[in-house]
Amino acid sequence: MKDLGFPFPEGFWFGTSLAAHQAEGGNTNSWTRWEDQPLRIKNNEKSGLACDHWNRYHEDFERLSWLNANTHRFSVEWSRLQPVEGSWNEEAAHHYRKMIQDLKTRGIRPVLCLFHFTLPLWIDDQGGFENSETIGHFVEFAKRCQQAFGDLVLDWLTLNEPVVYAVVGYSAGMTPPGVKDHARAMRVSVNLLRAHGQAYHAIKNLNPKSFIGWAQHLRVFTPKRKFSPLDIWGARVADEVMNWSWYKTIQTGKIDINIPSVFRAKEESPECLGAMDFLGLNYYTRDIISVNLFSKQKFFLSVPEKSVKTDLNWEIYPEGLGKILKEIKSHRLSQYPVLLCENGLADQDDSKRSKFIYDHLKKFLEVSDKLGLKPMGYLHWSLMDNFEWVEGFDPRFGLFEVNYKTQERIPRKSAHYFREMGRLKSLIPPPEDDS
Ligand code: IFM
Repeated sequence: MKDLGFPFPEGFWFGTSLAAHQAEGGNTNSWTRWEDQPLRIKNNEKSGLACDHWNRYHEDFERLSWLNANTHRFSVEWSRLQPVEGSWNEEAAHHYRKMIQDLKTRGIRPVLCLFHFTLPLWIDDQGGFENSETIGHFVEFAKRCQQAFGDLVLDWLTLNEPVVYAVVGYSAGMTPPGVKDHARAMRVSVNLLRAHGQAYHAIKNLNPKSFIGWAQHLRVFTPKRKFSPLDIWGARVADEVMNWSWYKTIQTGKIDINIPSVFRAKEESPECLGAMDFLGLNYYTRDIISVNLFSKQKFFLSVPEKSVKTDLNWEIYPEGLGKILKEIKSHRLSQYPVLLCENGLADQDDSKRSKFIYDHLKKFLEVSDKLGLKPMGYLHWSLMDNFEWVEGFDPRFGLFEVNYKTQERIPRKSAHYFREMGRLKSLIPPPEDDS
């Protein structure tokens, strides 16, 4: 690789992302409860031992060093730390401390996420985030985590993809708790926003130097029929509800999430005003949207036939990232540094991953530069293959392939490419024979 490309901005965070339940193995939580029910997960798989990352973190972090990563985002599993109400598992906390220390010894910055889709069973039994009392429990958990790890961790994500959690679990009913009710999805969204706001202040009060955001799954919505007022309207509503209304809460201290003629959540939320230090962005793909007001479902999503797609049939659309960055600017959010804290694809034969990384990272750096945004870092999803929720173990998102029978990890070609960029601290095109 001779091309030295263009250098990452000074202090750029370059690394990977992972989540507790998808990698650790051996968890008992709201998701394992779901996995125990028939037909919930593809091939009836269970997360089970997953990547056994709980026991193998040291060798996995060795891989991060090999990749020349300087940052790693991961989540702590609430159900391990607080398996029953009012408890705190010192042993699990000690284990997470060892994990964080391992990263720090390597000069790798830990970014800690507090909620990545899984709940302890006692919280699940009380109604999860549908119950407003869960906000208090979450804030207490955030405080305990700050007290336990805050001397080692400065950078926090309170929540991962709260919109996805609310919509897929409570509107579409595809993930736990399997509810199909827009009003309940709205209630969960409101409670998640308030939980974020209150946890933000709780962590900040304990250490004002903490740097706190959440990971928002930002998607692009394109009207299916270019000139159809209905589809254009549908794309706008989806964009507002799924993406920007959440940031407006931070800007105004008021929650207003509105799906016209379906449901509107509107209430004061002073705890959210200004409760964000950086913009955590997960970007994967876009949706083509069409609307039929006479059907019960109303909004229909599809994928353009001719596009290049991942193994999960998601369109590969780096242009969408550029559009989102422009929207960040037009929504007056450009004062916040942007951390691209998830970006990746299911690509078992690794034929598309290197180009995917290059195209997205290039778009991120170029458009940010043009618009005067502050690109803070790029964290690839994911370090290694892991448990992809309802899709089970089939989708392969890793820079490292995992053999789930032997727990062997094998670097893919794209891992070598990623490593070279980490070494050079520059964006470089992938080698030509890399597909
Ligand atoms: O695996 C997930 C992750 O848990 C949340 N963001 C999207 C990833 C890929 O689907």
